[in-house]
Amino acid sequence: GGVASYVGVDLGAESGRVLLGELEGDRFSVREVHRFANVPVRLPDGLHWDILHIYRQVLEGVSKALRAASGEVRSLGVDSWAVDYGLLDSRCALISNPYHYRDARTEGMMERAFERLPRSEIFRRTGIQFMPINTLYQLLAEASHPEISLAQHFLMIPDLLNFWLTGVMASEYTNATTTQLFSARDRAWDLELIELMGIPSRIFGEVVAPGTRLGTLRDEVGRELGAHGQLEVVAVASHDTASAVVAVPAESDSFAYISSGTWSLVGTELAEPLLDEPALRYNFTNEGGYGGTVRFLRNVMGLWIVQECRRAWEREGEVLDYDALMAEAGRAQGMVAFIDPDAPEFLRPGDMPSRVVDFCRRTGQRPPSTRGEVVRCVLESLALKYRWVVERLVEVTGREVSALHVVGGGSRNALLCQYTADALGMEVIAGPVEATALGNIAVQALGGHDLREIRQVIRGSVSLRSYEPSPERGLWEEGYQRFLSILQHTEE
Ligand code: LRH
Repeated sequence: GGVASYVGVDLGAESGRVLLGELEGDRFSVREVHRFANVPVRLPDGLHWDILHIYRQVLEGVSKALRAASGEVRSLGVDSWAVDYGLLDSRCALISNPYHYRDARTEGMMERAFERLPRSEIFRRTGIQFMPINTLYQLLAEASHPEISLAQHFLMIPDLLNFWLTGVMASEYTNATTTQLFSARDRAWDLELIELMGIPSRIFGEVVAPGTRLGTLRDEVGRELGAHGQLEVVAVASHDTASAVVAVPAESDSFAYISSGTWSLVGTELAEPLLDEPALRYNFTNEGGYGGTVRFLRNVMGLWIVQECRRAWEREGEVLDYDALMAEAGRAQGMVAFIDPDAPEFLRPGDMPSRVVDFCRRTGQRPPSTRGEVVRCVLESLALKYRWVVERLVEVTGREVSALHVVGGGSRNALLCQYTADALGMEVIAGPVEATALGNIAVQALGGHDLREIRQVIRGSVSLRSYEPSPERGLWEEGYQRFLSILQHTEE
């Protein structure tokens, strides 16, 4: 009939999902057909992704999607979290297991990079915010490892999976920009910067725009999946956040978004990068977006802190239901203490509840004492940090924010959405939860259309929820003033 089906593979740092997307007329529907936990593995040499497990789960999910589709499946696209990669040798074999971006080998690497090229110059060239997780600092740490001399090809996670699926190697643009090795002006690898860092430039290959058709499945993959006919693989906006931003159901141009999941990506869309001092000062990033747009945003640590708290409590033997934990937070006393979620101690895995308590002590606050209070403190602090970022966003771009959209898994968190509306004193438009998968599938189905048209189709396909700020402005205003004084310990 009139149904066109597409498969979206969406890999997050906590879980991977395979979704079946169907476009009927101008309405999208997506449903999850497969989900698996993405659990990193700690080896003597560091924290790694279990990439073969991920690949096998992708195959299983795609095979399920092919069986679940009501029409012929037109194509398949893969997106994932940014900055991580695999290195291939001259036989195109993966040299070692990809590292997790939270691995500690990047410690001290930003400082080492700045000795080779000043911080301001790195920003002027790449437009990318400074985070130790960036590919630049990962590769700098590995520049002395033996495997780098064997490396012939650098592929980011979705590019690597696309290669295994199709046999075609390409670097998709949106994800390539997140490496901090990519020129914001030339829209190409910054080979000069790469060489200056002692990273071999030979490993960086062809860059393709999101929407590029890469090729069909390798024969043996097609047979294994029971794919009838030739299934095409499309390089979608393969950075998950880029796909999520495609699916922001915005009507105007002057919107801000929070792509909310493990990270909270708080930003807006621009036509050109902002590479000047103010953007550098507040550590904003100019990541490449679909259709030549710029994702001007800042990473906020996000629900990672809560996820990691939950894991710590579970190690103590508790079995915790996420919703029940949120309910405890909702009942706990509010506005007791705040953290800066972006303080460096919250980046790496570990005993997060103790780190929250230590941060509060160190900054002269009464620390939270129950689980509910800890989660409450983290959620309120996230909401206040969003306000801080949005205020700086307005200052740096010189544009007012007319609508605030929260998309992604975190848009399901009613408490966080309400605190966000309260902290900013603005309506929050929440949804879609599956923004990343929708953006992935939309680029496959509607590639060639401009973003405004794509967003119109998305808007017509999803239902959204609105959160209005509570009338108690004074409480949140006073909280924000206290939060700002806490930030003095961390942000400038
Ligand atoms: C979100 C995300 C984010 C990156 C981080 C590594 O999943 O892709 O945009 O900064 O993971």
